[in-house]
Amino acid sequence: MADGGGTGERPELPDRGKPIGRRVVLSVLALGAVGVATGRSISDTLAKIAEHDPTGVLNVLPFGANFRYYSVTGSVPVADPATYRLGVTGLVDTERQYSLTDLAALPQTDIVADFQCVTGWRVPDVPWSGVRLSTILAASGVKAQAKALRFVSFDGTYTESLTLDQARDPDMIVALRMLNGPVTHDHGGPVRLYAAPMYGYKSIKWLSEIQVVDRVEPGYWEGFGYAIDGWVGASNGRNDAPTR
Ligand SMILES: Nc1nc2c(c(=O)[nH]1)N[C@H]1C(S)=C(S)[C@@H](COP(=O)(O)O)O[C@H]1N2
Ligand SMILES: [Mo]
Repeated sequence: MADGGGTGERPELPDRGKPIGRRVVLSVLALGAVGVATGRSISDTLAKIAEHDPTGVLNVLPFGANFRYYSVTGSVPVADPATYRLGVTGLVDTERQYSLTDLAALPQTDIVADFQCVTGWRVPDVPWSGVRLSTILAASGVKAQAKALRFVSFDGTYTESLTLDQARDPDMIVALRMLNGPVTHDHGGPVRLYAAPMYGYKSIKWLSEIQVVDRVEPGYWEGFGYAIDGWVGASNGRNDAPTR
């Protein structure tokens, strides 16, 4: 199958990533010098260069362990926290529309874990908090023929998927908070998914609907060849990419 033959089951914990080679460190020092020379901060300069980094080599750098802003669409509407709703629809006994207040009233789970983009950058020990997918599924009642979840973003383009088994992993949460505050707009607020054991592309931002469906429908990046089962460490995330 398209995910490179994975079973869909959560693998053993992987190692914490690969070391950064001397060559990379040296080229970063050189880039830093450029930043000093032009009067810009080093990290600004690095960020600018990384946007146009054809080799991808800068992707292994932590950037002072910061997130990078990702969106496959040009602009995303800002949701009003007062009118925001998260829909739970499809193969359930009771469809629901959750307000932020509703979600905040459900049991909250805290997770501190690395956030790992498949392109190589990683932010260590990020604090997250939100509602387990398992809690949300139990609240609606999942019908017998249901097999998977399809996640929809109000950016109008991005989608993601999880099997029902994956979704019931206790480390899969609908995140209301990250980095000790509400999820900001740039990070996908007011509500995003945090699929802790998986690569960042599984953690869909600007979450608006969870559809309970009878088969896995591959998400946005999976349409470009990334693994459907995006377990960190179980693969390099791409079916067709060489090992590096
Ligand atoms: N709606 C939406 N969700 C998304 C993405 C996106 O482009 N659009 N990018 C994904 C990828 S590849 C990563 S690594 C993370 C990045 O999260 P951040 O923008 O908070 O750093 O969001 C994921 N969720
Ligand atoms: Mo990513």
